[in-house]
Amino acid sequence: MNTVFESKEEFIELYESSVMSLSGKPFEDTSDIDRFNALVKLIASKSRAIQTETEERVKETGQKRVYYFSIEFLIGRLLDNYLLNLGIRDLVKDGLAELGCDLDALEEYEPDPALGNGGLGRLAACFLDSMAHEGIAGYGNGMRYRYGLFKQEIVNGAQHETTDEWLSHGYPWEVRRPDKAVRIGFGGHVEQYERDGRMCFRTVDTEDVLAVPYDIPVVGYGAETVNKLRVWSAEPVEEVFDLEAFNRGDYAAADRHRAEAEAISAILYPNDAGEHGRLLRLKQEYLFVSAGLSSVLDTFRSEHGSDWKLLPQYVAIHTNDTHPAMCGPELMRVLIDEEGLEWDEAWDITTKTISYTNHTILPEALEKWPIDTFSKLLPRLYMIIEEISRRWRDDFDRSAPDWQDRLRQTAVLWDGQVRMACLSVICSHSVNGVAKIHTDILKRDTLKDFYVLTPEKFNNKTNGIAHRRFLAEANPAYAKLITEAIGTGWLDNADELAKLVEFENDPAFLEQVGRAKHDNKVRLANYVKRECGLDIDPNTIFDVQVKRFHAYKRQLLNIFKVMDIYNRRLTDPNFRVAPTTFIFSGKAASSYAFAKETIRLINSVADVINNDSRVNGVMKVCFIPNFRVSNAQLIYPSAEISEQISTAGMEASGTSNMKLMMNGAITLGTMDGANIEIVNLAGRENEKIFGLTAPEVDELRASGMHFAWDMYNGDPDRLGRIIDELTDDTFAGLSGSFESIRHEIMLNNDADFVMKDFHTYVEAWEELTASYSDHAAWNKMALHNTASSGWFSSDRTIREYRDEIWGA
Ligand code: F55
Repeated sequence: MNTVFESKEEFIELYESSVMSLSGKPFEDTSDIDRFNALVKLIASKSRAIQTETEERVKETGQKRVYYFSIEFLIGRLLDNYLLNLGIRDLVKDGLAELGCDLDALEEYEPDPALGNGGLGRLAACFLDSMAHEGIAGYGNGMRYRYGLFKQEIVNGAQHETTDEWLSHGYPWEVRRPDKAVRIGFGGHVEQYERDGRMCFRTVDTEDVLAVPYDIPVVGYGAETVNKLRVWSAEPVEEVFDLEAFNRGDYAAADRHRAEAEAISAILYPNDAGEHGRLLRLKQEYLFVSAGLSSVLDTFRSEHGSDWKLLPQYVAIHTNDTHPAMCGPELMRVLIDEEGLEWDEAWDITTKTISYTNHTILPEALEKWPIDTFSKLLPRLYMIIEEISRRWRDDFDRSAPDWQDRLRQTAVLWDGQVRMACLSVICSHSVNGVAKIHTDILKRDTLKDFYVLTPEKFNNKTNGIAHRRFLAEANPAYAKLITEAIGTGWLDNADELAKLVEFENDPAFLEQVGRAKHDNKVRLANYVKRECGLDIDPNTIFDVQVKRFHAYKRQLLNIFKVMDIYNRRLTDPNFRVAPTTFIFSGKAASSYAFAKETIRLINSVADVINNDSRVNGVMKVCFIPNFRVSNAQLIYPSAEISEQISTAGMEASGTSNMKLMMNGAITLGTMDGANIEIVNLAGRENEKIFGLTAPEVDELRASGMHFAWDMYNGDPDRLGRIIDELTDDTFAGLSGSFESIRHEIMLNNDADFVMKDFHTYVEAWEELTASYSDHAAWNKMALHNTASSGWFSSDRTIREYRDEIWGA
């Protein structure tokens, strides 16, 4: 462990001078925000000192560098995490206290950068943490959006989106590196020219923008390794301010050039299921790929010269989903056009360097770009893609009887479109899914033709989570208890959580587990009161579903359950219900009407139930607005039931399932995504599994024997009643009824099997909550879940990537 400060006194001295030099004021006159900024600046500069050491070590030892290309990094707040990782949290807290500052209060000033939509972006951030902990020279390469994912406000039950101005007070962790800026060319046309007696291609008449990097330190636990995340911002190449327009009073025209360039990095696209056909999105993808690669190759060149065949030995480039799929053709372009390599040699280097993770099987989420758009924006890259495609076709094995079908399924160019998933697979030496069932589905279904051709490329890497952030930092009450029981080793090695098994029959310990959970519920209840004005009772069960809103994630099934319990309780006051608070949180893509209506339904049901004194002793519904990393860290620790209820076969992995399990929640879920690994690790008796399995879903779909109207007619008292309540007055008081949801489910014949799984789901919930009254047994299950969750640390996931994909 590196020593960051010799003593508390040294910290105080350095900190005071940091505050004063940054603010230009005497310490007593500074505001909390001055104090926060100065604290971050101090920690960042200490981190950079370790970063320099890391960098020297990597150079000296010739360690392989891993570049994780992702268009999203949902990093969350960093200060608390870095204090923990540097081993100075207590020292800093005490030092600040001596100066009359409260660390927890200062931490509230940190922006929570929303540079991602959900699981995919958060996974990238967890991987940065784990790479640094594992001593991997691992670097993030992404986008610095001026506005992150929209802020969600709830107005009359409905989601409203406002801009996330996370940079308005500055971001003290980042360092702008104009010296490392890269010029990126769009449009233009390709011409041939002769260089050293060889015909080459170059693109002329391009419209250029400048990609300017900002570096954010990534501090690994143990303080031995500090890596960096580099995010790119788009700017005009030169200041072209139209003074004439300005003098005319046309200020917009005067600055148009700047605005056009900056638009590229202005927003994060808020759609987590594909963003098709938008030119600006394509520009984003090329910008961070091209600029990132340029910086990767600069580093390589400075260390190893231009011996490009050594590239795969010293560099791994990982592409997080298809958004960085242009890495393949762009690397080819640089190697051929700029470095003068022949195609075959460049191709060998490219495919040995690049690897790809798939995160979804949803067909609408597989990226495709119209050839027309693509070739106009990136003419040379498109030529290279055509050549990749031509060679793929020419080399295709035509001996199998179904080769034509196979070629059609694997073609990069098809139907006037560039298929990015095919491009990603073809340019990579490794293709992985994110949970066992997901990889199996990729092999059997989504990418089956590639699997038949190159089975050796395919492998599984079940996702993981940053356990230090989501357990140690988010849940200090529980973490303290765990450390008292098994020591601090689990922070370094999450497998040590298994030692908690020894305490599963210790009544006093189990009671403390329950008490920590209760404290966390009180903490969340206070947050809910502050944010929504709603009283929720920490003595009720906290049943939690937090994730992006999607039909397949079936928040609708959950709220149907709530409606059903409410209805039955009203019909029969003797119907026993374990007192429960149903907690939801998450955003819907702004253009996804069904998901937004589901949010409005939840809030409308909440409005009725929470104001009905007949049921308030036993149920409340709570929608927590604006789900993000910072409030997620309050929610996971308080959860007792983890709702993981996607239609089987649809959720690639899920990661909230792991975060909730680790914090001692019991999974109420389908056999989908990483729920399957959860069950395998903790035992089926410690979770509650219900519903159709993936093969059953397939079978039912294929049979055509699934009829929404039969289910509606067959159960008028419960399911039928719920469907009717979507369109009658029952829940319409807040902002109207829910015709479109009824329409979607009945006319689309229950496409996500919400009605089909309804009864087994409610039954499973009733059984699970009935067992809550035996607190000791419940706490034992909770502890067992935590004890079984160590495998889900992203440290483990990253070691698998390192050993089996990157060879780093
Ligand atoms: C974002 C942008 C686009 Cl264009 C497409 C997808 C996304 C996105 O956010 N996807 C996403 O989060 N996928 C999720 O990835 C997680 C990490 O692997 C999985 O756990 C989860 O199952 C999957 O849905």
